[in-house]
Amino acid sequence: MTPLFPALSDDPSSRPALRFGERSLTYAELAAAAGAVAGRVRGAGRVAVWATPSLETAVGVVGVLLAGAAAVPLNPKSGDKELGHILSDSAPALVLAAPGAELPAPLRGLRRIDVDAGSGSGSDVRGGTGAPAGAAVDEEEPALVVYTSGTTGPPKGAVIPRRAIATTLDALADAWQWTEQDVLVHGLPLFHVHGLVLGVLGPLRRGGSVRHLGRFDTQGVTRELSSGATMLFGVPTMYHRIAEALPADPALAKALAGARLLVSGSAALPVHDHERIAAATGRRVVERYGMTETLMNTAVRADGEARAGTVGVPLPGVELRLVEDDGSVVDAFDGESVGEIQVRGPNLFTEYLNRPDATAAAFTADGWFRTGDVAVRDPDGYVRIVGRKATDLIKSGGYKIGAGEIENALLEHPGVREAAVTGEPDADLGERIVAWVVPADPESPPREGELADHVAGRLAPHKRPRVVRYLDALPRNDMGKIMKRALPS
Ligand code: MCA
Ligand code: AMP
Repeated sequence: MTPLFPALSDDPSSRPALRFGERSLTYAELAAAAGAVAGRVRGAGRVAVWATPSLETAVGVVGVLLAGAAAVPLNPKSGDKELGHILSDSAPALVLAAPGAELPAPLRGLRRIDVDAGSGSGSDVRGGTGAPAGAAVDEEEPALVVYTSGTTGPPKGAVIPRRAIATTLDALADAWQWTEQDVLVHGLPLFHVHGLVLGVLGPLRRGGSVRHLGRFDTQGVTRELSSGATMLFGVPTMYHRIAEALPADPALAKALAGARLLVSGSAALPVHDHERIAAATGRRVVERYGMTETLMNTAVRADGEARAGTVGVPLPGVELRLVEDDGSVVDAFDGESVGEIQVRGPNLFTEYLNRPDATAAAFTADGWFRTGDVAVRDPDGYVRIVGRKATDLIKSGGYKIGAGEIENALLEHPGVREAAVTGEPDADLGERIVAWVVPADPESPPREGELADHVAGRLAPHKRPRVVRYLDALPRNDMGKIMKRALPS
């Protein structure tokens, strides 16, 4: 098969590839650094990567892919419970980390390899042999195992084959006229598909470059888009913060106005934010729609009409249909007939690791993946997402979070007798996590901050409740099941 990163294996050049803050690597330097990682992990099977927003994470993942192994990116803010689950489920042979990075207890038993990202100063790194010999690997072999939350239970590891990465990135290149001339800027985390696959592997597959902000802020966006960056990727919360900042920040408006493409994804960008950005910059943000399990399904094309509130048309190679609850297929393109989005194509994952039951449940008998997202289609084929089948999935800051996982964590707190978790609309985060708690001792309920820390420490900070509401009892039906719809709003 063809290599995932032709620009690395042909004749790596002195063109810029990666930049994180002050540190950068050319293609030749990346080829040497990632080639060295590949040499050390070849044959390792699954390799955990301590996915800080750093050059080392990018080099580590590329090295694992060159070696034909599969990378398991870890959120460096994962709490012990979440990390313990991911490690026992994915059983990595070793962990890659930046030199000096302190790893938490669950990782200390694993063999560790420090990633040498070269000088990272942009100077020439010798010592490598130029083009790394990427292993000849079947394209159905796993490239990544990315953990994603479901409604209940711990996160599941979506096994993403090399074929899915190659096809989704090439389909996006077609939709967005994305070339080696593009310089992408973003501040997304590197342990999810958006930041890692689209945001790092995307530019590298094209032979272009990425500048990572380390941490998202509007000043970084202004700086990079004013100095050569051409594209911006972000979640709606980031665009909301841009929209908020624009009235007082003409430099930001000018920088955005000069960009070739502004792309939002991972959750719906509210029309109000679309409109505010368009009014201040004259530029329209385009949306694309994807999932960890499917990579990208649809996009507003660079040569199409950028219309607020839609996620565009199916990408090349992606089959998309809408299906009603009774299984009948919705044929209408009328902007109002609603159905669940089901997709099929080479962009799909292969399975949930160690979960044949969940894998089987995710597909129809004829091989369509059930996304759980509910949509309509306009007469010109544009898809508009109007909801989600599962109420127990919350999208907050672009992160998918299962209510059940947080409820289980809350119930492990000695001060909590009963718990229910819901999502509430939030202008900044899209949805905020609300915990409804019946305290074990009504006289001294656990404090809100204590419960937030408890969840952040066990699972991850983005899964912490932003609001805690105390009740004497949770509303339950005759069967004893919690009726979330009956919770006071
Ligand atoms: C706060 N912090 C805490 C606590 N409270 N840490 C420990 N314990 C606590 N109790 C820390 C947080 O970790 C964070 O640190 C900082 O304080 C601020 O927290 P928070 O307010 O939660 O963060 P934020 O500034 O509101 O974050 C907004 C954000 C973030 C930057 C937009 O939500 C984000 O990066 N979202 C991206 C999600 C994403 O990439 N999703 C893609 C998956 P620090 O700031 O240092 O972390 S979806 C996907 O991949 C599919 C395929 C798709 O379609 O894209
Ligand atoms: P995740 O499981 O974190 O990969 O998130 C996938 C989910 O994010 C999808 O099932 C959608 O619900 C949501 N999503 C991604 N992109 C968009 C978008 N542009 N508009 C609305 N929802 C989106």
